[in-house]
Amino acid sequence: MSAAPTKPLLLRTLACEDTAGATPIWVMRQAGRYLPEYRELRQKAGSFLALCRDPALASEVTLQPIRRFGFDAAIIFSDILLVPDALGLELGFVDGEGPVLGRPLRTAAAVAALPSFDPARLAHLDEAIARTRAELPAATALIGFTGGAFTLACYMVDGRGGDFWQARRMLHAEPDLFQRIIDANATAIASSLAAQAAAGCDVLMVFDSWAGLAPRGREEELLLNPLRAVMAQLRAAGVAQPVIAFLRNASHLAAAAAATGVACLGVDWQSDLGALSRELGGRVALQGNLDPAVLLTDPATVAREAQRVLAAYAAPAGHVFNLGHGVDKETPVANMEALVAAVREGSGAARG
Ligand code: 1CP
Repeated sequence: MSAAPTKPLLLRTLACEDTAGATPIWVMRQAGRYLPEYRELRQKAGSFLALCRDPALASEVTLQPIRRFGFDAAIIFSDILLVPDALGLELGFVDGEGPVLGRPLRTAAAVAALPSFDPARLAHLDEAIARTRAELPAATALIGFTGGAFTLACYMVDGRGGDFWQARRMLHAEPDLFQRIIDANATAIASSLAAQAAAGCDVLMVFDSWAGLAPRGREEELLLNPLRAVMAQLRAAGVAQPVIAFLRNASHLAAAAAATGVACLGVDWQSDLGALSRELGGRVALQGNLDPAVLLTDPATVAREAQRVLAAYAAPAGHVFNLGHGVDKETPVANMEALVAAVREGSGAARG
């Protein structure tokens, strides 16, 4: 009798299965500017957006950190702002500043004119996913992603990152208008995630990175209902992949978010992983939460702090090691190597 094919460690962990102490590791923004091979390819491509839109290059950039560090998951190289771009908001990238939407949503007329999301506009992403899945080892999971409805709305109204004053003004002054954007986003998110699943992603992640900016008392309408809507639309469409939700700086919502049907919650580095794992462990997996600044120190400090995170997690299963936010571009490669080694040693020999 042949052995059953081994389910990737990340998938077993997301299902809160017993992994005999083995903890999977991947890192948010693991493909990016701290890697010399990324900088080289980005220069060749000419721009960040050219990299995203070329399936062969996007796939290559996705695979770079897997070859170098052997992470348990790859995350497809793309950006949360490609969905607003596909909705006609005209994404550009200003060197030294970052992504900018050329046609931000400021008026009722602009919101009314928003088209429905057509996943065919991101066909290059599907192709990058298919190519990447074909290249990846079977044990390495592939993650597809979008932004969360609120985070996307923040960028769509302001047009760029920062304090999102225009979006925050609109949600108080014109709550119905802001809500229309949120609702449209939830549908677009579900549609994009379903397309990414169909193209070959094993896991789906929603980055609601600016969840912490939602005013207290408005979390249901701005954060939780849209997440529930995304989950309902995915499941209605027959998409069975586990979903990781990252509501950054909103750990007061963790119990409610855990009840939406997601498999896992991302935990930012300001939150208490130990307390959350005692409260929610077994019900959902938790992903996190090393402070990315630790990766700017030295290998010994990295190893010590990685152990601290591993030790903080208090449930018997369901810990996905990650940072509490994305890796910084000044991170030395040697520190990332030290992190992976520390997590592999610290989480026991029993892997695979
Ligand atoms: O080369 C460069 O200068 C581009 C930098 C860069 C990269 C590497 C951007 C611009 N996006 C990305 C890729 C990216 N973005 C990934 C790839 C996969 C991986 O993790 O390796 C992912 C998952 C994202 C997601 C993303 N984009 C988020 C959510 C996660 C987070 O960090 O909070 C957000 C908020 C964005 C918007 C965005 N895209 C890029 C930048 C610099 C920003 C932030 C803009 C701002 O707020 O000012």
